[in-house]
Amino acid sequence: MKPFLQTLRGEALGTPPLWLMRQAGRYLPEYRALRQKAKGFVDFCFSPELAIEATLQPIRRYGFDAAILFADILLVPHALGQTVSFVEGEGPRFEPIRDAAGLKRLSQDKAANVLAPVMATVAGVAAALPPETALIGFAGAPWTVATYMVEGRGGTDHGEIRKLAWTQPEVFAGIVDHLVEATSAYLIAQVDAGAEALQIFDTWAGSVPAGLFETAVIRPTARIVAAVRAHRPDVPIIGFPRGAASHLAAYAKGTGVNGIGVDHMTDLVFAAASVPANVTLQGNLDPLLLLEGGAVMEAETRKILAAMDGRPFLFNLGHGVTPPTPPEHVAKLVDIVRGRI
Ligand code: 1CP
Repeated sequence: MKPFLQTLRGEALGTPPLWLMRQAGRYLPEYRALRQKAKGFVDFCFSPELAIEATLQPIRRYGFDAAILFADILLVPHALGQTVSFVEGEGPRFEPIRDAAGLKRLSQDKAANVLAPVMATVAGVAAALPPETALIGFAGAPWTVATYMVEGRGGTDHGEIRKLAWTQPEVFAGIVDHLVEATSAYLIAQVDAGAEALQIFDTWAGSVPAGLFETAVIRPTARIVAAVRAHRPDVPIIGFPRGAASHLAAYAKGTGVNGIGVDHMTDLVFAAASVPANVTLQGNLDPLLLLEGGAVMEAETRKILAAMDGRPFLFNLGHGVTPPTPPEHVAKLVDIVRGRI
């Protein structure tokens, strides 16, 4: 079995498998060249030939244990009828949903059709990967995707969505229901096309008020996990509830995920003590250390490896690779984790 999948089954390997969140993307010169070939970012994601190439670029360069499908978490609201645009240098923009009338604009009708090109990407990558490399499919968790749908953009304090979730719970629940339905179908389709594991990104789980964590994070994620398992019981699922360390135990228990991505703000030993022993942990080098490189990166990487020795563990960052990261720092990190230096 592929080492990445063995680890997600709960086996502790001597050398932990390795992949990096945002391992494809702007820090790679070959990605920046490829990106020129499509006008908009959404077009890029929906062009299987380009997205297959973007997925494979970091595998060729570094030989990671897993490839992650090249797509974006914001394709799901786009497929529900809330058109996303990516403004150059500024990030994603939506016409925000703030009330019942806004909710009515969402529809499942075209979702599967709009997302169909992603399945062609998955199938193309699956056919091209080296035999030892696993393929991860992904989607955003409802809370994180909803932050963009309600705020209309990134970079806010999530005040609008917190207000909506507290004061118009039925509108919030309506958005979540749409996301649970579309995301479950989307992930099942990715598995059918060749994805061997799934990651659910909850990048903004840390902004959920404690009193809403169960309704906004745990239950919607659990519904997606259950829907995927009902159709494809064997596919391992990793959750990444970033910034939500105080809820890790409840998250692991309540969602039933096989693996948990740990952010760099959270101590891995604390995380290990918070979740059942058969839950695989993944993480958690600070992406800033990958940017900086040098002795601190090396020392922190070795600390993580030592702390997780003997436990089912996937080496990763605590969040994504940042665009200014020098590619040679990534090569060095791979050598350290592989035990070559
Ligand atoms: O022109 C470009 O190249 C746009 C930059 C870019 C890229 C490379 C965006 C826009 N998305 C992506 C790819 C992407 N996004 C991948 C596949 C690449 C890989 O991982 O190797 C994945 C898994 C994502 C997931 C994603 N998109 C997340 C969750 C993970 C995380 O980093 O927290 C989030 C929050 C997004 C939203 C998004 N998409 C793009 C941007 C710039 C953002 C962040 C917006 C913001 O909050 O400011």
